[in-house]
Amino acid sequence: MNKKSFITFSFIFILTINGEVFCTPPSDTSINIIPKPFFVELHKGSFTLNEKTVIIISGNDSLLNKQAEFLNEALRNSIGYNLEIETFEKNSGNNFIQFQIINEPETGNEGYSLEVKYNSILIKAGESRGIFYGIQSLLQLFPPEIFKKAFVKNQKWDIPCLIIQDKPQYPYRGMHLDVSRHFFGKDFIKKYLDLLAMYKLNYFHWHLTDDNGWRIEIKKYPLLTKISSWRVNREKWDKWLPVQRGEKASYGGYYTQEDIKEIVKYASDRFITIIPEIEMPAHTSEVFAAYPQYSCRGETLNVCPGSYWPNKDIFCAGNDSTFTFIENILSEISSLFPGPYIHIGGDEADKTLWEKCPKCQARIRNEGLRNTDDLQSYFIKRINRYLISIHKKMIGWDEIMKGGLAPGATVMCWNSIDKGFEAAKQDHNVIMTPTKYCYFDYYQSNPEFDTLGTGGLITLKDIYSFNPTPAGLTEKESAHILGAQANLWTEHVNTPERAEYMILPRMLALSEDVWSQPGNKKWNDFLSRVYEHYKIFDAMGLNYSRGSYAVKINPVYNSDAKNFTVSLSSEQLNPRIYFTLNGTSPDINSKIYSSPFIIDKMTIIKAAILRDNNPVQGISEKTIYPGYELGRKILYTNQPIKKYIGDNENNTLIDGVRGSTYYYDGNWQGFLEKNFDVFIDLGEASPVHQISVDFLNNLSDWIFLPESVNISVSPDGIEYKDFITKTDSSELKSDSVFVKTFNQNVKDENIRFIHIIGKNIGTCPPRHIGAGEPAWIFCDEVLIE
Ligand code: TNX
Repeated sequence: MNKKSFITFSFIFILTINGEVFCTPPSDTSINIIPKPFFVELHKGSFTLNEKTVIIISGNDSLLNKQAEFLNEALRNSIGYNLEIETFEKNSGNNFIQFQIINEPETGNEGYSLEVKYNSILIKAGESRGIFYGIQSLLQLFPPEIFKKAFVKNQKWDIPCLIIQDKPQYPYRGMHLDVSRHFFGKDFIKKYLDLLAMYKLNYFHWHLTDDNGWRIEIKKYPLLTKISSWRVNREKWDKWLPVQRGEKASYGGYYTQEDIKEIVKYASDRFITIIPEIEMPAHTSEVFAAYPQYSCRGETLNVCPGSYWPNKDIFCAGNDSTFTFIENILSEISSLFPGPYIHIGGDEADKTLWEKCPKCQARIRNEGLRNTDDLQSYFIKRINRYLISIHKKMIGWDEIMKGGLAPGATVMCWNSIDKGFEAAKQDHNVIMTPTKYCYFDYYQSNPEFDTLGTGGLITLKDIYSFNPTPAGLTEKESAHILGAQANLWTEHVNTPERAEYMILPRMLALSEDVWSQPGNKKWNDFLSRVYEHYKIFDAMGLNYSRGSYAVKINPVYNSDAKNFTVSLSSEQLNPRIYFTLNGTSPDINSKIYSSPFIIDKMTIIKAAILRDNNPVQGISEKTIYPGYELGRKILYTNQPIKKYIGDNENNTLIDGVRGSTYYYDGNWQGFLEKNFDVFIDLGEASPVHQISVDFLNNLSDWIFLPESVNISVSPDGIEYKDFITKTDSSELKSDSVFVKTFNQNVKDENIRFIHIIGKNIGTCPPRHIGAGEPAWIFCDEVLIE
């Protein structure tokens, strides 16, 4: 590091130590690096890569030589030539890229500096992983075509002169991939690792086992791959049908130990540590397809073709041989994965069988435990002792906190950020991966226009707003927050293309959450850089989502004027939103939204952002009904569940806005196990011709139509006239997602009170994945005409 940049580097780091980064914002508008570097200063002029450019490594350093080879490998296909590698002593060229290891404590073990001048590029770091990150930044400075796998003709490879000084915010920056629900081959895993490296992520959490398939060869237990890796092939993720007689287990796959070694090396060449996850004590039914003796019931099971709802079968905690079995597996795992951590799952353990199992009950008595929560803690602590004895550190999902944490265990928080807060307070290390921000199996856009996701919605902007360190921790406790990761569960992700789509571009937002300084994160600036990365994805032939182009239609009811003010929004920068009010699809001849407008009669609003006259992310649609007896009083016999009271709370059912097929859209109210049961008071007796009520059907999210709908009307609240509609039994079983309108002609001149009951089926029916568990009923919009 020359003196000038050394001074700048130290200066900036001192500023951050004192709090906010308040260096003047660099003029870096043409620098599109993601994650945003710590400091960027753009200079005049540019460097041009050409056939004479040489890579210079300082001294005969084999680690740096490896980095030089890596850069060559990354450039070779698109530029069409190989750069000579020379040592510092020999250097003769005057157009060069130089790597240099320096002794500079401020850069940390992952930081680097990158200086581009008109005839030279210098990357300096304390360790070769810093050089590697410098190379990742360097690649992103070239035109996006540099990422093409084939020769790019007539392309000038210019990059701007600049200085970058960079280092990460968190030491743990991870991505997870579930290869149990669907299997992903070796080549895709390498591609996934390449993407992690490109965005400076350094941990790959590999979810190798679950109810739907065991994916790693264990020499001592060959049946795990012979039997437990294979399940019945269902085209769709079929959640509620068990295996039928005669169905063959034809879907699956696993990694041999040779594959694992190859991938571990591939990852380590990219400075990525792999964390293997072996689930226990639950999410293990696939094991019992091969080794039933280690479960409480001892029954031979089929590997589940679907469902993520925890299977009740669980490792028997009363049996010592269960622990020997697991320890033998972990012993092989530990010799395959050189990283410090092994993840033991620990999530969603249904302990019903432990309650009944004589051996588990005996263990509870003999060990002086109070209950099955204590038994889970005993189980995890016993495995923890084993892991410590083989010099590995344990990670578990936040359920491992139940009954007391095992010493030294790192907690991976998925249920909530609060769990991480609690664990950090207890002096345990924490990796944040809350469902609210980090579940990349969730939708990234309005589900009506998105490919199938798991229930919730996490947009690009949502993930960008994530701060892994919760407020209220002391400095010492905050140091326990190692970082964050996003998870890709694959119940609904059955191909590599879909996996790419689910993580891109959301992973880019995650990378800034964990790498960049909070003060350097600006949404508009990020989005403008993401646009450039779409070009990189195109060059690489990657599949990605444009979910953040979805349009939101936001109606607000004005009760005095009995009309709506409607605004249209999107996560895009200055979006050009086309819309119609007559039910037709918007095109380039439609109106362009500029400011909120008034709607005073029943209207179907349709809106979209267009490219080449086609909607980029579907056409959003909302039907609103001003003046349909809105704003009346509703009395609930059973309250909706708090999470699903809708945006307009007690007015949601009569706010004049109909729910879509998406239960999270702010229009629906959800009731669990109990009936939908409300009274509406119109204030005075009035003529009513028709009443309609909408209910949602979405079996895979445990939302069922009412068995019957009873609409009763009364002039005085004493005498009621009943209208009962029974739901068609075929509709009750339908697994498609739809809204059913129950329409009732009333034709009465004198009605004040309306009583509506939608009868909840109570519990999920047999053969449904949640059989016996409480069922949901979702209602929105009661239209009274
Ligand atoms: C919960 S997160 C699970 C997974 C599912 C996921 C679906 C966790 C520890 N368990 O088994 O795949 O939800 O979003």
